[in-house]
Amino acid sequence: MDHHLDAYWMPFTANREFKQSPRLVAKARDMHYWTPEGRQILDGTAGLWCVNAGHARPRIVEAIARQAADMDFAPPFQLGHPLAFELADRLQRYTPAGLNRVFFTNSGSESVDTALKIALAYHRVRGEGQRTRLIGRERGYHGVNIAGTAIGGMVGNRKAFGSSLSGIDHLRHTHDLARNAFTKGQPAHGAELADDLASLVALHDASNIAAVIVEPMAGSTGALMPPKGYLERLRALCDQHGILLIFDEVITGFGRMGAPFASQHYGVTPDIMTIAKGLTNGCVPMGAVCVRREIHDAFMQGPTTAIELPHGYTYSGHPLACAAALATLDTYDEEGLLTRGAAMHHAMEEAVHSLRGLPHVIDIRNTGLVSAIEFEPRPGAPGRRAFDVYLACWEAGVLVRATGDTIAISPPLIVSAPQLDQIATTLRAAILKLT
Ligand code: PXG
Repeated sequence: MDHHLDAYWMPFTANREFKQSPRLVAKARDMHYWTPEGRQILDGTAGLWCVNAGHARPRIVEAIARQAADMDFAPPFQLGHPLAFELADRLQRYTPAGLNRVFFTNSGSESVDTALKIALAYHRVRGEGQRTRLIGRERGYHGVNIAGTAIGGMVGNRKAFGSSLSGIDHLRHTHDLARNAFTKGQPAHGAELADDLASLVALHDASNIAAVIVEPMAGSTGALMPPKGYLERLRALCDQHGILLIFDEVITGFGRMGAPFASQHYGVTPDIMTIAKGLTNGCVPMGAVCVRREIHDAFMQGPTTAIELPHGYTYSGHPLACAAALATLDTYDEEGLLTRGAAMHHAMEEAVHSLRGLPHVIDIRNTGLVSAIEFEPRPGAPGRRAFDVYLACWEAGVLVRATGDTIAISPPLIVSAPQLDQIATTLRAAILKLT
């Protein structure tokens, strides 16, 4: 083993296995990575669902370099800089109708914690401070901070960390292979699972519930599309009971589903939306929380000298991140990338559903430029089949993502139809090698 690798404790990685046989990338451009030895890898995952415009796009690179030279940092508390205001103003042109107040963070995890804190404080400033319960969903992923861990629903991410937070409930997840396997787009069955929220209202009383947070499409757990009618039902129940609906669009935001945001694709608008990843094309860490104006305005009362929301980060609205985000939005606009997923939907669908019938494949699902292939777990070794496919694809020059027994594909939105075919062909060969 190379001991130079010892000091770095890698995130979400089997450190010992990795360091025995490291996989490194050293260069990236458009649709590709290159290893330090110069082997080309097609990026089937947009990095980690974030490099939506493709790698090292010149306009973004130049904007970051220019900003680093002009002004590297500005304190965000009680002081501002023009780009943060410009970016917030620009973002509200893309966000779902009414979500036009923007709070900046540095990651998806921070966005989730920020959104939950805003929800709690919002009820309190309106005199409903007893609304403290927060509701997530099984198999949900909302980052790794304490609140995100508690409200998330992937057991492997939760079990090591104690009870984290109290006052949290979970809706059941919507994955139902018996009824929905091999669905193209939205599954037909499962809208009634949203009624879990009604059960929790019956249990706790709505007056105690602050917010429910879901990913419109559950990404990290393996790309679970919402059943038809499910999000609409959640919206209606939240309206009925004064509960805030938070959509975590960290993965689905910025064109992944074929519209700028999943809420536009599905026609359901939340009260609060968390974003990150594609906001800066993954170049500089940045997240944001977008809220309905009325939520923001509820805080703007009392003495004007009071700090209305005692919350924020040293790097909220960092100048380099703002410069990267503005250049990213320019790139998305110029190339029509935020709706390109809709045009590429069928090419993606055909590519992945061509794998139906291969050994061990128990489900294939897709929308826009995201898809997933699920394998029957190998007895006694859950997750290994997907990981074996991931490794075989890596050896064959294609990066995909393994999560549980699912392979997720989420390429940069500039992907071509032949590149989607290359991903499918590589996956086919890898799946045929499975034991
Ligand atoms: N919410 C959602 C919906 C996410 O997908 C986060 C919050 C947290 O974001 P940060 O920036 O704090 O990591 C995420 C992150 C995967 C994978 O392979 C997905 C994420 C992160 C790492 C891997 O599916 N999503």
